Amino acid sequence: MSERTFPEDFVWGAATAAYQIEGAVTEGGRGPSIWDTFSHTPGRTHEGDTGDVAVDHYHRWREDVALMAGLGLDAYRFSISWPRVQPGGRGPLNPEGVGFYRALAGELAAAGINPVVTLYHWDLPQELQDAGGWTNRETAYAFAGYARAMARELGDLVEVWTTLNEPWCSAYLGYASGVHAPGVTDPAAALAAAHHLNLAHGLAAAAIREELGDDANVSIALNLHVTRPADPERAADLEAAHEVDLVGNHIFLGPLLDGSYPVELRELTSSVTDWSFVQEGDLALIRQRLDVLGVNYYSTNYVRRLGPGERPTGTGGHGDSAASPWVGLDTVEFLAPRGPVTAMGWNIEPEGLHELLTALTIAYDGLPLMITENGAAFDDTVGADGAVQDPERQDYLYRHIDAVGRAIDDGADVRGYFLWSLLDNFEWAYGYAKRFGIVRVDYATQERTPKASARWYSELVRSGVLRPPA
Ligand code: GBH
Repeated sequence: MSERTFPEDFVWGAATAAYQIEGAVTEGGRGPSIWDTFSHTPGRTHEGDTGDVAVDHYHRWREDVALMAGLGLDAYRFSISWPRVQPGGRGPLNPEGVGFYRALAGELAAAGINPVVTLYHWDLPQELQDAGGWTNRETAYAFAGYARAMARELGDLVEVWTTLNEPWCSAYLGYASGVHAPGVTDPAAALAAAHHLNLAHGLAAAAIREELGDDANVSIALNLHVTRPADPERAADLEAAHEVDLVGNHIFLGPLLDGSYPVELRELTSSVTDWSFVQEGDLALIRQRLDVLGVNYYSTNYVRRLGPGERPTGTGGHGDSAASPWVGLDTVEFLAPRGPVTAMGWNIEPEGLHELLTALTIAYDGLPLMITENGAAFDDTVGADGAVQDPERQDYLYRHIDAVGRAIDDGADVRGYFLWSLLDNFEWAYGYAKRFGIVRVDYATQERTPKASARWYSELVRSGVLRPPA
């Protein structure tokens, strides 16, 4: 690997999400979300950490925009906190909340940074959860109402509308393994949630285009799973990997891009649900034109088929929860990673990203793609002078961005790359223990310090030339 030049118009950015950075959860008329409730429930997050303060972005946003301008970013992907702009999830908007995002988007534009908005990065208004959350079909309609309102309020400032971030996590981690809010462990509920999230996306896409015109750019960010058989010679393992592809990927790709749920997926989960939550006409509503597909990529999975009576040997991939997020896959074992891993314990495999991008390009005939998240948590070294060295993160980024470049060489239409994350932040159930930022945050003082990786990334962003870290 050596130098590689990216296309002139390739978009270089960084990403964050509202609950992970904003704090100020009771300020400015914001209503409670499921993550407030969840993080304040004892035992749900690492050391009881919450997003109450997070990195105080709600008060420090000007400083953070200046930081991004200093790095030379082309674009910034952030999420709107639904309960900040519409506290009850339906009904009246909160002008102060809307004003916050208008000011942020305006400041970004003034700094030459394109705002890329995610409408839902997991912080559902608690009132909607009290009515069933994503298991209730009505939540999809409420989401479309919220999306329409945002298109109206921010349409002049926003170029790309990403409806949902990783509906896989919302459905399976929220309702099957329960390691994310709302912390439910009910496989049937997880599948209903997945469908209602798909429906929410479709209804929102249509609402945004009704508001802003048919050419409005709509996207969704998926965490697609690259899954490999433990033994590529063993048919049963290949089959297991295929099943993960169905439950993890095609439950979203199917309705979004092919207009149907795969028959095999329905069969695989038939003992869990009869899929009666899919109503006539839903599939047509879900399949709206996708202008660009957002790809969030971190790692790969290795799986094997368990024999009769065999029990899984490890929790590989299932986190700390006893319940599996993998609905319908009781005979699939997720293996512990073998090679190098990040601080999350996720294996490092840049080739998976190249594979994923080229496979999507073939399957969906040149569909425009955007890396909406890629990055890694590592334990950084803070020197006596305060300088932060993170060579492992630099190496991770270098090798993954190179994989993106190779995918482009092989014909993938990849439009941009958003690094996760701009800042160290609240890493959901892991609280503040895991740091993904290229900018370090001292949580005691909220002081921001760009890490070595930030300087390296900035050089790439400015030159468009990928060079190995020094
Ligand atoms: C993203 O999710 C989020 O969008 C972002 O908010 C977050 O901070 C960032 O990545 C870093 O975590 O153990 O079987 O449940 C990450 C998606 C999905 C990646 C679950 C790891 C583990 C599979 N994650 N996956 S399992």
